[in-house]
Amino acid sequence: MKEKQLFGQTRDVVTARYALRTPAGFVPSCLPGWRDATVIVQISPAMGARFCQLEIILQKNGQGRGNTGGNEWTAYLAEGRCALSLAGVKHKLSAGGFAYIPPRTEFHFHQAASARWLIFQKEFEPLAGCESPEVLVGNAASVPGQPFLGHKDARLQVLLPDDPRFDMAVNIFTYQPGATLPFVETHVMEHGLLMLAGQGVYRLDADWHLVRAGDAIWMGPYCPQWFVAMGSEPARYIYYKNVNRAP
Ligand code: UGY
Ligand code: MN
Repeated sequence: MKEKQLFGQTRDVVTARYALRTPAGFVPSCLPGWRDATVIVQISPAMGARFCQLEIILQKNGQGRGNTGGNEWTAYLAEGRCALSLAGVKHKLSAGGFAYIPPRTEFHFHQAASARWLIFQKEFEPLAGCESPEVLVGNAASVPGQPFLGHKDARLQVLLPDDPRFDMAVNIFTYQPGATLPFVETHVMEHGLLMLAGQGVYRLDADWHLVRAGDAIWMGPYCPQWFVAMGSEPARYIYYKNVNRAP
């Protein structure tokens, strides 16, 4: 999705504390294990983040194969259909489908039909006395949205179990036009975010940015953040957060 703009202009901003990346500025990478795939490394440690956020568009017959090693992944299928074999067990996913893939798991993304994946990857931090999480597959359509801090126009879907085994959270936020994050948040946790629908204004640190579907945002620790949805349709984003571990 290329947006029309004047030569030499961009909405992209990369600072030491946050980044806004727009589709107009995306440049594909070649990743080992993936073929017939367009891979955009939207967020990575090269930027200062402690996780990666990848957007991967698999063409027909495109595939990705490997082992997660010391990392855990959450993969969300934003569009299309795709098969995902995890530790030899095949799952068929449609849009809204997601999978938590633990460390040291063999994965194979295959049989894609216009599959647009968003993948969050993080080094798993085990917790003494706690078992490691197992593979989990679901669809956002069957995860109920709850009013966020009592605000019915800002609803949150929590995709992964909220328990101490998990050190990664992945949530979907849906805002009616005019709805906002209730206050300017400042917290130790990081975020990686992809705008899935609609548009609005994101406050990042002391700056204000117009954002819309397709944009990716990194918020580093303690980056003040706030959002207001604008326009005639709801705005929706999916985001990553590190959780449940000592700082
Ligand atoms: O979970 C969160 O910290 C969330 N409320 N932050 C955000 O949407 N920027
Ligand atoms: Mn937050």
